[in-house]
Amino acid sequence: MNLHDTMIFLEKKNPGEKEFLQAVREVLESIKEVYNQNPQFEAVSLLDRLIEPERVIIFKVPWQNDEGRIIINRGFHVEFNSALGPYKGGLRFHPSVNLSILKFMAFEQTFKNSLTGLPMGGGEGGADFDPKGKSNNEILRFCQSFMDELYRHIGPETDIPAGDIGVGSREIGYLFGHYKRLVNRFEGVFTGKGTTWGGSWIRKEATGYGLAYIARKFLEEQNDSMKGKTVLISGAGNVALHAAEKVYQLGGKVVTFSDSDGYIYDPKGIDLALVKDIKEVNRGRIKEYLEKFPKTTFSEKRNDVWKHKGDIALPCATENELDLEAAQALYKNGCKLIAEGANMPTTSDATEFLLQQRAGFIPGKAANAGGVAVSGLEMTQNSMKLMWNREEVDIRLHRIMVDIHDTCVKYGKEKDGYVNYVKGANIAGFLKVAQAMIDQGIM
Ligand code: NDP
Ligand code: 2IT
Repeated sequence: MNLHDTMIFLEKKNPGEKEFLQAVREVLESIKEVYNQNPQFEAVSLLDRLIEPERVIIFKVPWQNDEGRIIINRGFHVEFNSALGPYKGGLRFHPSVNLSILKFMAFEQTFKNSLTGLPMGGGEGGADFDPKGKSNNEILRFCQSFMDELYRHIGPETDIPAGDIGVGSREIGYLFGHYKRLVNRFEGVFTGKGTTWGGSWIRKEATGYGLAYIARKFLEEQNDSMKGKTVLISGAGNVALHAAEKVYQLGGKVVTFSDSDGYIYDPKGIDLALVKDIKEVNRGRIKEYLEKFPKTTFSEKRNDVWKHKGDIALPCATENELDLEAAQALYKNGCKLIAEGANMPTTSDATEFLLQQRAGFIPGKAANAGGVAVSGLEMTQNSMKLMWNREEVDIRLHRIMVDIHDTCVKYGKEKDGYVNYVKGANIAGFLKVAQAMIDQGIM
């Protein structure tokens, strides 16, 4: 592999897709040694095959708002790689959604899903729709129109979406309900479903819990624990809130949360029940926390969240939210571990800096794999037409996160003993996908 030439080729073919190019470059950097040492990969043009999505669908989503005006959004669905199983990944509804973002997500998902050890390929979809400020009826009409096209492309053995930014249990319910009307079948086409209609226990909590489990395992390797640790968290959505819940259960303390308006900071620890009430129950803004605790610090500079002192940093909002300056501040303040709850929240130069400093850093495709892992368990339960209890799912989730940790160590441990989790996750994820692609002929 000639990384430079490959990236030039890729940029020409996918002009302006900066997030996609960023994600591909990071994976290729990690695997280039293994790739070049094994000529059987190049002999079958594996690299060219790996970086091209199997299918991309772009579609119009017309819907009517409460005033009766017709609004047009753009829907996307990226089916990246099906070597290990049916396409599996989230759906994102956010005004920033574009093809580059969904291709980066679907590409990453391919390796993440490989790491879980479950039979899932990589996919991702969504729309440039902004759920913020929309009424329930508007969300419903949008979801139904989105599904009017998407249902043709998905199915329990083909492509199984789940939630991501802007898509939670309400949206999954509306999407699933409309799918069922269109195809006249009650089947496991989504994960993250309600637990009374085919969903798995712990799916809602899984990404955040899994993140805390892998962080705890990292600490245990150093004869340390979560007890008494100060944790910086960004975001205040599904991943952030459940990561915080598990951090508190394990004896840590969360001192920050953020949303796109800014962040809150309280060195004594943030009242999680109140944040959940504001964000989960009332779909409000993080600064409303000050109405009850007026002495809490609020700042509109949401990326300054990383300038505070913390033992652990869990970026759980969105891509490229933790830049070089933030990474330098965390490192200077003695942060022991940065584990990515979001997908690609750390910029390339910040990642490079952290790896150079030999800092504790676990990339998203390992650290946030708990969500899709429990999605995989939901698919298993749907296939068997039975339901495991909470404890059973939690035990399996925990085991998967520990296995992912150990896999990263196996493939990422360097000569001086430093574990490069980025390299470990990328190599381990890649090897399985690559072998499956070779086994299946030309794909
Ligand atoms: P939610 O929609 O529940 O929460 C997202 C949070 O991040 C909100 O606080 C939101 O603030 C903030 N945020 C999102 N986008 C932006 C943006 N462009 N600029 C500023 N703030 C932003 O999403 P999730 O918690 O599900 O997802 C968070 C991250 O975790 C994403 O990167 C997602 O891909 C990743 N992830 C999610 C999984 C899951 O199971 N849900 C699994 C694995 C990874 P605001 O409300 O102001 O928009
Ligand atoms: O990024 C992710 O792993 C997700 N949004 C969850 C995907 C899933 O299928 O559960």
